[in-house]
Amino acid sequence: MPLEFLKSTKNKLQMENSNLTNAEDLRIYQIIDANLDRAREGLRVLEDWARFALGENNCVAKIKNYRQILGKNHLEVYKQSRNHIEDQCKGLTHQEQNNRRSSDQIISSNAGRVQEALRVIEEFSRVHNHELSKIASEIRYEIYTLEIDLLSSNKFKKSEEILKENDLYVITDQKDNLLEIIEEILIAGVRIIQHRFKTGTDKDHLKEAIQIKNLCKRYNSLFIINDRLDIALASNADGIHLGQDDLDLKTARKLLGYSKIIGISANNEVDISNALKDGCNYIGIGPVFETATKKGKKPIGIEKIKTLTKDVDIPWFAIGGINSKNISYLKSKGFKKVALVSQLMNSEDPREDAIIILKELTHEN
Ligand code: TZP
Ligand code: MG
Repeated sequence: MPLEFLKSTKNKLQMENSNLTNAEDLRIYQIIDANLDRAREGLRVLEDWARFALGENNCVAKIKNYRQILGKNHLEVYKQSRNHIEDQCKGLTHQEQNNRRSSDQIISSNAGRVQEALRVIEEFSRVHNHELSKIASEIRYEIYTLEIDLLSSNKFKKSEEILKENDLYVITDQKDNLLEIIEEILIAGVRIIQHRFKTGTDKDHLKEAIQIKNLCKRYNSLFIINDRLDIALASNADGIHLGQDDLDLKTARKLLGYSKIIGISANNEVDISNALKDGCNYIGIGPVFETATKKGKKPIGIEKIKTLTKDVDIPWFAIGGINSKNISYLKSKGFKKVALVSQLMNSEDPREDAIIILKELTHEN
């Protein structure tokens, strides 16, 4: 490292008053150099995930901007200090690095890496480069929010994928052995469960919701709460299902945020078009047939549902009176996804019945 260069940079950075020795300067510059690289590398990992996996353009723009700011502040004097003092710890890895499997873990560990690197820069540049120290501190705070945003977006993407890839949506009824039934259904391969709890105290409602949520989590399944936004929030459900008389979609979105799924029951042109316009994530439509679960509700019928859903480009589930016997008929009419209550809730063998229904649904017509 040419000492002349170091001196001129010290002047540039207004370090005349610094009482660091040159050797100390070098060590500090080396630390800043390493941590600027570290921060920028971590940011690049986050940026690529936001760009290619999530399509989160706002996050991409933010991260790119942080990388560029740090790049501009990666002064020659820091780069020149590289390798001047040998790094004895080069190449050391930690077992934890090999354990990172999920995208969530990759996001969190890289956000952590950026936060740590920025903290180091902030501390070591405070005396000789106050501007960089301030920048590092500001970006570090932004990364805390960005990490949450990326994890939320990741979660939402996963929920959307489950909705897209799974054709059977099971809604619960009030049963003494409900948890056992649900576990059987999950073992069979059902990946979407809605908790429908119409009578009982809020305390019992929430208690049961949390129990089912935990089960669903174990089986990587989507957990949706019917009607009640407060219970959805308190049980940390993956989403909510709202009817036309429930809380409106815009309010629910405001309260739940964009990481949660919102499904809407919509049975006519206007309700469907409003639900789509307001950004719902799936639609439930029915009853297709008469059903004891919603007595007195007039069936819409297959042809009408076909017309109503012809331009619906988000997942939609037909509901009402659907069972293992009429699924193949519905499939032959172009219905791909179904939701059901009594067929599995009243089954003698919910696991076996769920397997049969799943098979029917995957069968090519
Ligand atoms: N919404 C329209 S029909 C229905 C709901 C919740 C009930 C469906 O129940 P089942 O037992 O599957 O016919
Ligand atoms: Mg409702």
